[in-house]
Amino acid sequence: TTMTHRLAQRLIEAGGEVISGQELADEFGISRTAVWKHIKGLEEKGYSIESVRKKGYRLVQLPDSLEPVAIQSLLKTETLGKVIEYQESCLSTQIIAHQLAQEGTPSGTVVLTEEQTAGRGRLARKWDSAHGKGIWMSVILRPDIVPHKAPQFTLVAAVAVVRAVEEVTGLKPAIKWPNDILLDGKKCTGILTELQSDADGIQAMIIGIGLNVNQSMENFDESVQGIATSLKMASGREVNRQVLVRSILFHLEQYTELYLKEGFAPLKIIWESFSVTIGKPVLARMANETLEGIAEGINDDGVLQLRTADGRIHGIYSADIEMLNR
Ligand code: BTX
Repeated sequence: TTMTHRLAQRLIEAGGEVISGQELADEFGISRTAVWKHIKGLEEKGYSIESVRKKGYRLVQLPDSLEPVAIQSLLKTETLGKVIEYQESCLSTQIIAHQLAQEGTPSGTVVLTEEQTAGRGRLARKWDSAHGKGIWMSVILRPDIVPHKAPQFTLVAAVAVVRAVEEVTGLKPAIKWPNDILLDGKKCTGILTELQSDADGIQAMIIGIGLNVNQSMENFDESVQGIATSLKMASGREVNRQVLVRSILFHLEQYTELYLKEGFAPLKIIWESFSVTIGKPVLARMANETLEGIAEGINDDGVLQLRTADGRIHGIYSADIEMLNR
């Protein structure tokens, strides 16, 4: 199958040009019959390949899947996505990522799947992950930062996703602190950052990104139909998930580098420019109390600053935020 992969990669990189069977045979050191067999194999996987008589093969369309070869061929990153673990279906990409991280997988490893049967959100909530309709992805990073800075990466990832969605679809998503990305006031993305750390600090950070791409209303679980949306529902068009994954990985790498070089300050400015929370009255529901106030901004650690009616500023580390429409 690695030969099939290399062949697929070659056809993708040819950008729709015809390549002769002989050329492929010479390049890979196999017979023309073997080339033909691999082409058949790709067709079975959903690749649409045109055989041009006496000339060769031309890739017409990639399968609508997040297979590594489809992602990696045109990926413009240094480290993110150089290793991709792909499964057609899984419980949760977070579970796979935790295991890979423990086994020592390099920073930048990405886990992708078509479907999660036990996708998770924060606080043991569920994340609805319909087959082939979204991007269900976990990115493993091993940054040299102190553990209490890790929540900032949720914000860094949110900025990367917003940039990618804008670039690929032209839509203008907004961020609701800390981890929701909204379109038309409904949630299209959730981000979950988890850590593996020990006395020496962070061993691995696992950033889970769930992005609703091509769902229609009926593809969502009934329980979230009132609060969820997808890029397709917001734009009226199908969106290519492969292009989107590459764009997210590219921007995530760029912003991570910026963060490691200059700290959170420049990212805070970008984050605030995408935020719908800042300056607005909100209700912050925490584990043991609920506060109402104005979301003044985030501080340099990414902690939400909430001003209550008595004028006091509260630093909110973790909460569910409800926007109060007044
Ligand atoms: P969260 O706790 O902020 O949001 C979870 C809540 O969002 C749910 O309780 C539900 O109300 C709502 N919800 C569930 N599914 C969807 C959906 N598809 N679209 C919109 N709203 C929904 C957010 O947690 C973090 C989610 C991370 C998901 C990724 S997917 C890849 C990785 N693997 C994994 O298991 N989780 C992460």
